[in-house]
Parts: sequence; C-alpha cells; structure tokens
Amino acid sequence: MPIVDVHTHVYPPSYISLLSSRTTNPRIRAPNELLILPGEEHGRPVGPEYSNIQLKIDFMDQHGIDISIISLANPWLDFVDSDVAASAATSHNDEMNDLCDQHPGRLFAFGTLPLSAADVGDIVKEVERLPSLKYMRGIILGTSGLGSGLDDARLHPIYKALEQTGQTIFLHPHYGLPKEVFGPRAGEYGHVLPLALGFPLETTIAVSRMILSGVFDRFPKLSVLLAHSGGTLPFLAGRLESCIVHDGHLFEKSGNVEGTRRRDVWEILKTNILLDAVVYSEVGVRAAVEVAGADRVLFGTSFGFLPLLMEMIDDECG
Ligand code: 5CU
Ligand code: ZN
Repeated sequence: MPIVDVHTHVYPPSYISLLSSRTTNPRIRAPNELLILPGEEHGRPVGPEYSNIQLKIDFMDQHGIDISIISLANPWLDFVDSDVAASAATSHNDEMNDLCDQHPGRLFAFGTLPLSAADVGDIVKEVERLPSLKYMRGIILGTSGLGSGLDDARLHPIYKALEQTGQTIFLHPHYGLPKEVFGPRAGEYGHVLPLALGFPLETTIAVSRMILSGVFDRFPKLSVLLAHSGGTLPFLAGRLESCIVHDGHLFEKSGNVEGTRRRDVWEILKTNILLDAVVYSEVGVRAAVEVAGADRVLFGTSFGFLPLLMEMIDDECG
C-alpha cells in the first residue's frame, strides 16, 4: 500500500516573493525570518525546504513516502486585497498544479480559495474550476472563513459546491486563541503555547461550530480532514455530544436546520471527518483511531514546520 502524506505544506516561489514584499505580518523579514502569526514579533527561519519542490521529493524519498498532497501553508490568501483575491487564487492554484506536474504520480494538491473576495460567487467559481486541474484533490481552509468563522451561513454555497464536486476540505488552524489567554509571561515561552495549544483548540472550536450550526446535517456528504488529529475533538467529543443533548433546542434539530435529521457527533466523526495523524504521540493517534476509525486516520508529516525545526535545534545543540 502506498504511503501518502496528507499534511505537507509549501510556500511556492511566488508566495515567498509576496511575503517578502510585505512590511506587516504576514511577511518574510530579511534575510529569512518568517512572521505569520498575528502580532508575532519574533519569527522562525524560512529556508528553501518551504519552496523548493525537489527538497520535498528528497524528503519523501528519505522517509519512504510515495505520494504527498501538498498544500499552501498558513495564512494562505486570507490577507490578500479583495479586488485581487480571485486572480491570486487562480494563479496560485495553477502554480501548485504545475509543481505537481513536475513529479507526476508523486504529488497531488489541496487548492486555496480567494476568501477575501467581495463576491462569494468568485469563491464558488474557483471551487468549481479546481477539478479541471489534474492534481487537485480538495482545498485547504483556515478557521476564519469569510471573517466570521465556519458556521457562517454565507459559506453554504461554498460547502454545497465542495460537496457536489466531491472535494475534501483540509481544515487547518492559523489564528490560534486571543493572546490574553496565555497570560503576561507568554513571551517567555516562545511559540509553545500558540502552537501546542492555540492551534489544536482553534481547530476544535471551528469544527464544533460547524457541527452546532448544522453544516453536516445540511451537507451530509461534506468531507473534512482535520489537521493535528482534530485538535482536541477526539478527546472532547463525548462532552460536546452530551452538552448538545442537554441543550433542548439543539438536540431536536441541530442548528435549526428544518427538514434534516440531527446527526450526532459520533456519526459525524465516522462519516464526514477524516483526521491526520500529526499529533506526535501514540496515545493521541489511538484516540483519533478510536473515534474516527482506523481507515479515517491519515498519515501526515507537517513537513516544513515542526520536524525540520527540531532537526535544526538538534544541529545547533550539536
Ligand atoms: O505543524 C503545523 O502544521 C504548522 C503549520 O502548518 N503552520 C505553522 O505556522 N505552524 C505549524
Ligand atoms: Zn500544517
């Protein structure tokens, strides 16, 4: 059976140029400091492994990975001015498809949507165009949607188009939690709190809001791959379901979706949700397998971010 990496990012060359041209976050500060998180003052080194596709193939070969589904890393095109969003997404997705075409059979891609476009119709159009690109397999999506989160009814035409075209949403965090929750000493702890806790909780809250608003009752075939094994959802699914049951109006019809049957959290986990295995512990992977089923937990590496950083730290420490 081929080994497929579903969580592996790139910043293609044009995106590196875009970030390098900016003076506010997200940006690359010369010579090679990546500042992408909101309010981040100290970034991380960004090297050629983010943009050079041959290094991705080398990494795959080194670790016995047959296929990678590459995706643009955060913050995607969320910050792009609305008047250029649609064209930025089209040219980015074409560029990703071309990268895949350099290594046919080894690379596929999740596309990126022009979420800042003023007209939702432009976003739907890109969803509908993506299947015409040979290597596209779905889209990567942050948690802010059109600015109000993924339980926003304005996203319904987009969900509908994704469901109808059979494209998977790769739901990935970026914004974390408000920095106040980490307290006045957060600066002393580097990126640990936002990345280890902020990211997974952001994903957990985003997908819970989708469940509560009835997205999966309205679009029962929508497929969502959750980054980092679903944040804390596998662990908290029982508590989420129990609180829904105790909140009468939600128990009867989730998200007040008339004419649909409420599908409980466990059913949604087993039918709509895929989880990656990027959780860095056996106990985490076991929880993911337990709630979603072994065939719905997918291998991933998050190449570009944490593992390589660890190699660098190892090198620096000798
Ligand atoms: O580990 C990860 O997936 C990531 C990511 O994709 N982006 C980021 O800024 N940090 C960690
Ligand atoms: Zn990632």
